[in-house]
Amino acid sequence: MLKVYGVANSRAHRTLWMLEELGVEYEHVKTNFATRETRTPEYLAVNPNGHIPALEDGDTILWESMAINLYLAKKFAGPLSPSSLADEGHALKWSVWAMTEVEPLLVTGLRHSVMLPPEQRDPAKRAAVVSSLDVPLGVLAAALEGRDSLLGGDFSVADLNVSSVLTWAPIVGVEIARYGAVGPWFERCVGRPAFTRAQQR
Ligand SMILES: N[C@@H](CCC(=O)N[C@@H](CS)C(=O)NCC(=O)O)C(=O)O
Repeated sequence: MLKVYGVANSRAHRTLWMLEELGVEYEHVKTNFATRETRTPEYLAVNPNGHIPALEDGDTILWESMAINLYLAKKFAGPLSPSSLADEGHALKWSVWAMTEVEPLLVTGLRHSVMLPPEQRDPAKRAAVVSSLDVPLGVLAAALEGRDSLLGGDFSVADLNVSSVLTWAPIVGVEIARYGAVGPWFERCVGRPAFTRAQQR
């Protein structure tokens, strides 16, 4: 059986969300970063980076949330899977884009909103993140204009991966509704029952 490592209040939520969407059976090992369970020798043998999530599928061990989800989409071909090579490329493109163009900004924003002790938070750094996100969120808004999903069909792994990164935006103070089609698209993504089931794991 598939085994996923990581607590739901972390990037492991992305993988739990994907598995809940797929409706497949899996074992959930609630490895918690907050209690340093990610740094035990046993866990480092699974993911030498000491990060969650990680996925075990028989002899295949994967880490990196986006890669895991793209793997699962391909393994369990269905509505969430890109249906052509071009769409596979687009799903990969959007996943890498979210990780490189959006996530690092949001991590800085989170640090200066909730993660650092209050006296170390710098409101100017948080505000700079909010304004820097104008460019990538404008790109996303243009891509979603006139369509309900990133690949143009049903909700797919591309929507899941990108919206999962954006779940941090409201915490940082980014008003997603300001970005045209991004607002309703984001609400549809996080309104999916599988999103909530994953949060409750
Ligand atoms: N790029 C990785 C990042 C994983 C990551 O940093 N996860 C955090 C939790 S959200 C973690 O495990 N932190 C524990 C630590 O760094 O000790 C991914 O997307 O899977």
